Amino acid sequence: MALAPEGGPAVRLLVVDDEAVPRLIVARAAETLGIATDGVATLTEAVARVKAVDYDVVVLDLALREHDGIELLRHLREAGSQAVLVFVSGFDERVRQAAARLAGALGLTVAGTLGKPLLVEPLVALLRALPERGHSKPEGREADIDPAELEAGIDADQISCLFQPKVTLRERRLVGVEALMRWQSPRLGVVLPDQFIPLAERAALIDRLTDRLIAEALTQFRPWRSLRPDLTIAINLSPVSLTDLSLPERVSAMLAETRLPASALVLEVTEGAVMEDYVAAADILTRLRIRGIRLSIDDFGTGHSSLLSLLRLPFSELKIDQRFVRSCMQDPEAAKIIRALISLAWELGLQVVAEGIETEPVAELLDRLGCMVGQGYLFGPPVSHTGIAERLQQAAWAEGIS
Ligand code: G
Ligand code: G
Ligand code: MN
Repeated sequence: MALAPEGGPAVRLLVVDDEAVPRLIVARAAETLGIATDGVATLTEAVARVKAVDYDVVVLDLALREHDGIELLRHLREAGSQAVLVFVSGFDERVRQAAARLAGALGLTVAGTLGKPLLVEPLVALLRALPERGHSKPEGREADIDPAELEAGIDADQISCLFQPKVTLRERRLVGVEALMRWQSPRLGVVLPDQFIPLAERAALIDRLTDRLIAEALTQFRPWRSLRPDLTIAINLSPVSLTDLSLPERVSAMLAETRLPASALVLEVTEGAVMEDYVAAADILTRLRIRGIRLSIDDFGTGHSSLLSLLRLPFSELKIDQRFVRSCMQDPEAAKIIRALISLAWELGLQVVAEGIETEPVAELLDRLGCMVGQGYLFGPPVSHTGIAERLQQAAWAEGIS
């Protein structure tokens, strides 16, 4: 964030701390950066202030005298505040991290956390590097679409898929792709799955969509296998598909039609999908696995399933959810969860894939922790089939001359 840009509005900071000394330290640090500071000692005053002023930064002591600072988060959210938060607390790092995660879940942006006694230097460093003010990215909201429009779109062949690379973290070799559905609507432009899959599920259109996508994805994938015979293709299944007992036959038929071995296909399902109707899901997943199709638990760590019931199913792969991956450099707790998931996966003979890798340090950390395969913007965003074909040709050419 540009601090007090010339001619622009001044940056306003609120410090909430029941002790005077930390309030002074914050004001002093802020002053060196040209930030105007208000200080308050109680939750009541803080609530009144955030209702009256649209602060850019709130420095919050987590333990106020009669209240905990956490209560202020709710008020900030209710006030529609876009302030960036800095937490200060004498509690240990775990408590501060938990508070930061809670704020994130409320849609607030956290710049960092600081221990007590408060020191000027780390505080100035934090304030200098403040992220853009504003809410963290909102969850994709479902577009206002009529089921008939979606159905017409399916009939008119407006559903297509993009492919995102999966690579080995050590050698960065392309080992698979994940197919991601898109709807090219003449009225709405490109529509993302979050915006139309829930509708398709309610309107009983999901089977048609899934069949379309599998057929198209397998057809486009087929030629890549001659360049890279061990390449796999991953396809996401809706929870609704896991209650459809005809699914294994349909998938087998589509594999046969494209002359692909079952082992080339990975079907990704979320924990929640399995738990919705465990008996039906167990039936379908076991029959898919017996046919040689590989199964992956997607977004692992976000559901609240019974770990045991989940891990008793014949999965081949576990995908660590992006949330843990993206925060593992700042959040020691996330790194510990990742380490535990990797060792659990090793014990059970599951391949581990980390999703949402955006930076080199994260890729290196995951590699050190024993994760073999990764996916994320660092290795490539979802692209059309020509994007993958070109990449494979380049790799084949490079390998040919080496
Ligand atoms: O890039 P992205 O916006 O594609 O994907 C958003 C979400 O939509 C992901 O959680 C992904 O699992 C889901 N998704 C993408 N393609 C499909 C699909 O073909 N079928 C189902 N059921 N979900 C999909
Ligand atoms: O839930 P699932 O894993 O099926 O969905 C993958 C989703 O994550 C897609 O929406 C895809 O576009 C998105 N995605 C893939 N890689 C990254 C990444 O590195 N960062 C972020 N923020 N999103 C990613
Ligand atoms: Mn997925």
